[in-house]
Amino acid sequence: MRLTIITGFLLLTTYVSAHGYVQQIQLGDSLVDAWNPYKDPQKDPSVSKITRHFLNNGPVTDGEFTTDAITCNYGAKGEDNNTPVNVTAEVPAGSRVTFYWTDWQSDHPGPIMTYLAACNGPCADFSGSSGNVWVKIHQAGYDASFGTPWASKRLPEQNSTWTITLPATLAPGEYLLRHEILGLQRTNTDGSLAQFYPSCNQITITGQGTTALPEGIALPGAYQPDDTTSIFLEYRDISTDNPYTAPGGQVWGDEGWSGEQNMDGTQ
Ligand SMILES: [Cu+2]
Repeated sequence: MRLTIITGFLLLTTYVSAHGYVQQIQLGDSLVDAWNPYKDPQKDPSVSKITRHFLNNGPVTDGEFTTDAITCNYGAKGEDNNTPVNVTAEVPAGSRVTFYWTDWQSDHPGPIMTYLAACNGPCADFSGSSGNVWVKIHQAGYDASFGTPWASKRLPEQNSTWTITLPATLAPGEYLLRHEILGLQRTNTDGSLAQFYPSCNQITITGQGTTALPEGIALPGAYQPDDTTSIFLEYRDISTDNPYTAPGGQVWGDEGWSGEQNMDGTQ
């Protein structure tokens, strides 16, 4: 009897704190450990990972997504937001990339988006928090052709993994790869309560490509709490007849700009 009660309490606790972050990334043939905000800050010597350090598994919310916290999440304790790391991981253009989230619970209806920014040199010297540098290369929002229409709600059904493909024609160089979930569960009365879960990884794209990223959007800048198309809305009103448009503009890829691409994110 007592065991049953304890189990129930633990389950409830898990549910309430059900946020998450990307803990590993498959970059082509390489499986890379991402930043662990609970273990890595204590490590001595300090870890050297491709992820810009972030504080915890919680969202950028309460309107703070108009600040530079939205670029790559809140910095680790004692660090500024978007502090570059000193390493990148190589990945050929056109590779499949899989993001392994921590166990993602299904109470965050919303889109999943992935962006690239060209560092124009070493990412160690690039912030990403100013200018129209972010180009969306993948998104999935609400698609009723899936039994579970919201992209973020499909994560638990696919072991909390999400797969995208890097543009094959992209010129080699260092890039920031920014992957993000947006939870819309609290935005029906106040758009500032949107919950963004971004993180940034520094990658070196290799290959013979010659295409440069086009001009994209600014983060901070492109996400605003009064955006009634993408953020300040009742997610339950979204349907096939009332489709959802994710924030951050169109998707760009090898075929140029398009509204939707690589919609499912499955493997
Ligand atoms: Cu959460």
